[in-house]
Amino acid sequence: DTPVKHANQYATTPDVRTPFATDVIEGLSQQRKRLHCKHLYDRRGSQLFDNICELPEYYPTRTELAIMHRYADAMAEQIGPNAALVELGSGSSQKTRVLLDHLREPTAYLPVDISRGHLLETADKLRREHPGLNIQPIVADFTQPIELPSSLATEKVCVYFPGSTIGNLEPHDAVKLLKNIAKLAGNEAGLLIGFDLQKDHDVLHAAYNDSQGVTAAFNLNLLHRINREANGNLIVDQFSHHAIYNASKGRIEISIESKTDQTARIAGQEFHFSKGELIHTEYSHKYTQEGFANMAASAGLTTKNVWTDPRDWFAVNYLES
Ligand code: AVI
Repeated sequence: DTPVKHANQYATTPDVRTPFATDVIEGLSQQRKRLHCKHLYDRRGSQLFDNICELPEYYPTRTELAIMHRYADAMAEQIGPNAALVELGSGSSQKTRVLLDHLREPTAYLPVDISRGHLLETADKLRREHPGLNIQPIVADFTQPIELPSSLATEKVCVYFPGSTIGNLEPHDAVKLLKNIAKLAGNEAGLLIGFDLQKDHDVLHAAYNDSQGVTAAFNLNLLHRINREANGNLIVDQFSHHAIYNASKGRIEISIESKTDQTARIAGQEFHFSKGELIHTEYSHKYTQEGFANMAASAGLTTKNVWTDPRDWFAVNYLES
């Protein structure tokens, strides 16, 4: 057995940096400081994200779930029988349950997620719920090219990418990922993807500035993670959550704002934060159906079917290469 390395193992040795610490240092050394949104999902971050999904203001999860409940049969019909389902960024796989309940004789379910503990827990839960299904969790960063087990070489593959996770990527990375998916899925395969649609600013603003402060806790958790895993001494209370809708770019822009002029040490290096300075942590793109179809087309994917909710707040599309 290969021993699992814990990130903290490296943290006290200044010259051996974890990939996480290296990435943090790199991001905070930019003129416009940034931290990659994938780092938001440590164990605590994944739990907080699950809590976000339950918030009254956060409409995407329940809207997409309603679309799944209503159209899962049509989606299963479109996907066809005997497909292996590969889910990217599976989290707690809530919507997948609906899809799996409708799929015709799926051959395997392969959830891919960066958050190991969360992924394995969810896989165990699903194994109990679907005892006959072959479930193979893959701990991986889906923004990097993904290798599927060779046993899938001859299988029909359907990639499932729900939750508008694609919206967290910048457009060129989204296209790159769609191209990877098109390649991963091979010839006889498809992509079922959920993405958030453009809508009223107030609705969007409230979804990322909830009254209970859960989104703020999710965002600021990244600072706690830096303290823990990258030997940081950030005073988290001296930072605040910042999220605005940029209508011209069709995206929510999420940052951490420094409340004061302050200095902190991270992995042996000193960083200065000015009062009001923003550390960018996440974009959440909101698309039009047409804009999304165009982006997918530029990655070689054709839109075959579109499902949405009565308010047109969220869309699930089926695409093929
Ligand atoms: C995971 N992703 C689709 C969420 C979103 O809505 O962009 C992440 C999130 N960030 C703050 N709230 C939710």
